[in-house]
Amino acid sequence: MAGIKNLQDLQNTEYGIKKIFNDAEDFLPILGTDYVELYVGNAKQSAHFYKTAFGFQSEAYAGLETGLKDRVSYVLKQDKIRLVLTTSLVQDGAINKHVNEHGDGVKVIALWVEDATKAFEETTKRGAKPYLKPTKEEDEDGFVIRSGIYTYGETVHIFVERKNYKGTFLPGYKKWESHYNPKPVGLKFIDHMVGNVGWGQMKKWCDFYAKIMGFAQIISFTDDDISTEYTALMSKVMSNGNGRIKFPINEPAEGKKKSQIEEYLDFYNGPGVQHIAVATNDIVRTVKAMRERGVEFLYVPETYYDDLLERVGKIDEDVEVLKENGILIDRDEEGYLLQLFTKPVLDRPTMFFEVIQRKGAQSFGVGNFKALFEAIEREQANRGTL
Ligand code: TYF
Ligand code: FE
Repeated sequence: MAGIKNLQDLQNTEYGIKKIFNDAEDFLPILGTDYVELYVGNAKQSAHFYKTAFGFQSEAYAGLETGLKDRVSYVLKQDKIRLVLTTSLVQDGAINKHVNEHGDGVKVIALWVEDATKAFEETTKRGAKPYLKPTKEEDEDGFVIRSGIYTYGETVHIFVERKNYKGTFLPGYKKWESHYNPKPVGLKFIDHMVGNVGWGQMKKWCDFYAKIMGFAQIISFTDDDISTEYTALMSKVMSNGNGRIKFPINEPAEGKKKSQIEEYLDFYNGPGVQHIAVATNDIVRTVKAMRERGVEFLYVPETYYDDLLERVGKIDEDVEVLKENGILIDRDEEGYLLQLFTKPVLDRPTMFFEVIQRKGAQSFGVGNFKALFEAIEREQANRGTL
């Protein structure tokens, strides 16, 4: 079963992080996720998909009508989650190149900070590769400072300082008024975002988050060997000081079948964001609503629920209801969590979403690898195909 130590216990990890839970000692204090930007082939249609299927609301727009010549961006919002969908309007350029190489995918994980200039200086002096020098953007509603650094693959972190801004999203954007406003499905905030990196690269990128961004590893006592037996991947979770930003990093491993991480790397042509986990406080309602709107989720066999209560103990929810909705459950020392994964939201088997509801647990559901694996084997045995 997944075991996780408190953030307070992190000072003795292999990354040698001191207590960084006091913001004053944190060289990179982060207030939260600011936005996630995807470079896509057709932002207009992607926006429609995320509104219809995921219940995002129209927030802001920039494009030809606002004076841009080379690209269009739609900003969508659901509670604290901001998604930006960007498409190129011209033949060449970084956006098209990204889409050509990777398909639709996450380009920017933007982090909300008090001081984007300091964030840039602190990280670049520790070795981060610059992406965007501190840049002031302003309009009649104030100004925003953004800066950026590269992380794994072609993915970047942009630091957003918005304390002097009261306009819509960012200077240059106008409010997006749409007559089409499907209801939210109860997604609240981004719980974590996972990066897939190449063979043997997990340590390098955990080191990056530790040394360059001041993150610490959340220790999981789940044995790597146990997990690789079922999953063909290795994973470590890096967290910032206040725990608001959590980035698990996966690398492929040899397993009984081809690693899903390797498949991702083949189709994405390199490292990138594998999944975005979004929190809800009513996973049954959220998953039901998303299914009704056409979202496809991972198949969970009924046999998964055979030994559920033995594995996770007493839970508040009715197991029958969880079974009807195919929801996964895992427990650690601090509580339990409910989660479910969508199928990839693209034609390439690359990025997907996770819906997660935490009930005390601060881990990531790693016990479900084994539980799902065993459930599928039981299902095969029931069919007499094993
Ligand atoms: O973020 C993570 O590390 C987890 C990983 O059945 C995961 O979401 C993936 C699949 C699964 C359980 C956990
Ligand atoms: Fe996850």
